Amino acid sequence: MAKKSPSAANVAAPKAAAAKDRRGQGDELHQTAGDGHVPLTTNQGLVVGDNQNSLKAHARGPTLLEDFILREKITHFDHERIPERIVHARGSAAHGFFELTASLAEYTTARVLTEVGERTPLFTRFSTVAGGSGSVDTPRDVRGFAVKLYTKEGNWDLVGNNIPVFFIQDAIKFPDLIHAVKMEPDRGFPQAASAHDTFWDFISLTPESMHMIQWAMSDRTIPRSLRMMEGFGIHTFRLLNAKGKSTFVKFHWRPKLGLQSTVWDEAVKLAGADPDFHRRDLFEAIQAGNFPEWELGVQLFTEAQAAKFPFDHLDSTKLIPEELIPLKIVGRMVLDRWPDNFFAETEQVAFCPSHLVPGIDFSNDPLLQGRLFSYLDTQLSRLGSPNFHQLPINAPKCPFANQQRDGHMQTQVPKGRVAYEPSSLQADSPREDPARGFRSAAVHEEGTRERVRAETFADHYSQARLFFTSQTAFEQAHIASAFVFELSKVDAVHVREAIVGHLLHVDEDLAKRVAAGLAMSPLPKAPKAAAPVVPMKPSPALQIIGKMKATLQGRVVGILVNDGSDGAAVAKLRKAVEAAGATVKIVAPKVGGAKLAGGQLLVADGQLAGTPSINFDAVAVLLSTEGAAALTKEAAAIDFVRDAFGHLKALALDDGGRALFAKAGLEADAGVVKASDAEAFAKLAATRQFAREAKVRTLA
Ligand code: HDE
Repeated sequence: MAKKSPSAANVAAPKAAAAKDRRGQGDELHQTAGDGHVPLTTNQGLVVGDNQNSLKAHARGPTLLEDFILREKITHFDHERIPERIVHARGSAAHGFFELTASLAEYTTARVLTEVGERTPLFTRFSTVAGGSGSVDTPRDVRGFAVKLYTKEGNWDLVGNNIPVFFIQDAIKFPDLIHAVKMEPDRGFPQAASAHDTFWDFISLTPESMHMIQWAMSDRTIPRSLRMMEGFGIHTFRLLNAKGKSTFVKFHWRPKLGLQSTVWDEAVKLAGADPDFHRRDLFEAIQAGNFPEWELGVQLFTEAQAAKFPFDHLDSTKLIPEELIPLKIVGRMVLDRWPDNFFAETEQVAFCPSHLVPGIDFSNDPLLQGRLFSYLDTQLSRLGSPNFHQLPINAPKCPFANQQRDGHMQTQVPKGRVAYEPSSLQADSPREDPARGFRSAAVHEEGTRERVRAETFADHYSQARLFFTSQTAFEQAHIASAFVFELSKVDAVHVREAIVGHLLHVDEDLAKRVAAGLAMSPLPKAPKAAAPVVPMKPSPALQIIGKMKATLQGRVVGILVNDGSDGAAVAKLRKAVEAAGATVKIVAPKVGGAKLAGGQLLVADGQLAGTPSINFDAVAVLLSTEGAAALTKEAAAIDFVRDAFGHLKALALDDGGRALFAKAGLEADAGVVKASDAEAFAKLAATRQFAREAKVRTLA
């Protein structure tokens, strides 16, 4: 009997075996070596015997073109980079799940919003907007907040930001906005910064940006952690119920840890101390099992309610105050798994606002309408093929089938002769399904076709004023100072003046403070407003301070020690802050650790020179007399306490710590406690000491 060839064996094999991954073939030749390693191979599966040396004519001779192993390796390496995202290039992401806690069945058929208790896997990517993929994590910038939910009915991407409004009202302005904020094209700087002429020039000529610019100058754009930011879908969307009735909806993500931002000086220093601060923070929290969590809230409203709003709900430069339409919490998102591979997942993930599921639909927001085109288009060039939906991170987790075929990097092997629809030749060929399929809301549209901005979009200042006047005095001072900082980097005086002119419409006091900070006199004239400013009741929901939680959950406390520090006191402090939910990191002059008073070694998590207090939410300094004497000569130690104090953090000091503190020229206040008072420190460390600020810097 003739021996069966391997391919004949495959043909004869039962279905299940035929479907078996062909990579399983030849396993016996690729078995792990005695030490447990799998053999290294080329991309063709050829085992490589020498990965250290290229093929040469002789030991000291030229390398041969024949060396296909070298060429394969180098060629692949040469092509490892793909174009980065034109915006939101710098991002960090994690896997997790969404769990519905309250059904929206009355409003929508979308299963993900109707099946209470059902868990939907998801992938969330946070990003900065302006900087390149290698830029730092902490510039003043809006943060992207993009969630891909792999629902049973297909992928639903909620591609939002950490701010509920946007700079512009119409998508046709987006390329201008981005060109203005990115590094200036002739000089190639500044990277990841809005503090330059072209950005503020554009803003000064775009009054619709005045509301968003208030948010951008607030501490929302310098978050402490990605885990402590809100997320917003921004646009009005629609929910559609089984009867086809549509309800407007805005989506909000609320962090369980509360909101928390840095102060500007801290954000600036973080950029140098740890360019990956946010990515590392997210990674460490997930690896430690402190899974970040957000609530999903919705604002639901009808066409009739919308008609009564003093703004247009289709205008992305406006928000709907929660006092007007309260937030209904319907679910939670938990991020519990760091990606296995940054490139395959975080880099190749492709979010798209047009990825919807049945029961959700778009509104006519002209910014949203433009976005519906842009994402797929940019991803075609970024990912290089129309088949990027097949990448594991992008593919739906429910079955998907259609008659789209071929193209670069086709990884599927469609079977059969039918690649069209309708067809009668192949019973299992996919067909349309009106009963289960996606349906657009039936909306009556009528009017004159024109290139126009609706008159209802004309009010550019009322909500900017609402935002500013809703802030606490501390937050207002930060906003005014941010304007001063940013405009101080603008050379064109007429641009500075134009911005202050706009601010006169927002809040006269704000305009005067910014003008004073720029030594601008006299005050410029306010431009003509296209619509009168409508007074609105302050909305405390727009604050950060109002939404902070006095908690150490998810926070990090740094304890600075040196040889001779009191081990029992360190242990007591650690216990108290850990009990309150914080992580503790020990900092010492040498990374190997410090020899405590009792002689035992306390291993450090970070070396003093490379671990400034900027890394922590609160700090303790416990030093023996000799330890303190040694550190008072170290600039890094002086900066450690000075920065912690200047960044409004709580400090716990023993006698040695106090000596260092005094050497730094600081005076204790209510935010500085004795290290022996561990409980008091744990309580104090849960908040920032805003009352201290006036003592440490002049704000506008
Ligand atoms: Fe985007 N935006 N955007 N955007 N956007 C992109 O798509 C665009 C806007 C947002 O983590 C791009 O794949 C236009 C608003 C996030 O991968 C691009 C307009 C909001 C991300 C694009 C906007 C966003 C992007 C670039 C004006 C908040 C990162 C790379 C109409 C609701 C997603 C890419 C990720 C990415 C276009 C405005 C959020 C070029 C034309 C408003 C979170 O397609």
